[in-house]
Amino acid sequence: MKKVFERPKSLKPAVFHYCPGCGHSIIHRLVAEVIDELGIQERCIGVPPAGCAVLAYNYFDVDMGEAPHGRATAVATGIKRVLPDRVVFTYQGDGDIAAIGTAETVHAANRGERITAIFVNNAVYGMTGGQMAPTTITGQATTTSPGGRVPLRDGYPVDLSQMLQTAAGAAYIERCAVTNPKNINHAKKAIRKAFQVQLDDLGFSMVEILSPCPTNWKMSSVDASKWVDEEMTKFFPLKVIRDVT
Ligand SMILES: Cc1ncc(C[n+]2csc(CCOP(=O)(O)OP(=O)(O)O)c2C)c(N)n1
Ligand code: SF4
Repeated sequence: MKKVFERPKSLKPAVFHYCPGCGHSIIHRLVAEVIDELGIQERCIGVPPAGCAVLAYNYFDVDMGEAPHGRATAVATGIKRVLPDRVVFTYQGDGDIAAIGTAETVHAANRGERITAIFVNNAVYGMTGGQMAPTTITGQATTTSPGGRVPLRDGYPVDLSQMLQTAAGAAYIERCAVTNPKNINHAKKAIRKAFQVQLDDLGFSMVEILSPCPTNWKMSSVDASKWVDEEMTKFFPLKVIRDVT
């Protein structure tokens, strides 16, 4: 019988600890498939975040570092500069990359570091119990904004990818989602391109991926994906944000 699917080589045979319906599991698989397809498993180094993906080294079968919360692009910068022949990626949640790590991210992009950031936007701080994140959308209820995000009190949702649109060193930034097979296939293409940009030495690359967090949103998996498509994309439209390749 023809094999139509198999576990990527770059994923260890471990069972994900992520909640059912969480986007992290899908995104891990996509990143691993891209690493396999580009044939870079032996020279790939990943930098996981603080957040639900903190244990990503239990899953990716590539060399992995670890970074304090928010510092992944800074750690990745150091690794890439010391080992320029490696393919270095960060894997970060929105709290990690767009709150605690804002400065690191902005400057890594601006410097044009030859690294790839995978930015998982689930609009909350997932691991610590669903607090408001910079990406929490207007009106969204979280554990620290039970009445919904109010911009005059809480500030507006931060669109990090759009902010980085002007970063001279950024070669490629795209926002995708993992809510249905079409979007998932597209997200994989974007991840592949982001890695290719690094292989071609063109500059900083980042893929933002809108990702359901059914647990903290207190929704079923199906409703969580629907909420991404219907509500989150109003604030974070799916599109190529910068491409100077
Ligand atoms: C400097 C610092 N502050 C706070 C924390 C606690 N902390 C760990 S994970 C986390 C939230 C992570 O949320 P996010 O980056 O959005 O990732 P997710 O869990 O949603 O994937 C926080 C606040 C920490 N580890 N380090
Ligand atoms: S809390 Fe949210 S982000 Fe974390 S594993 Fe569960 S669904 Fe995923």
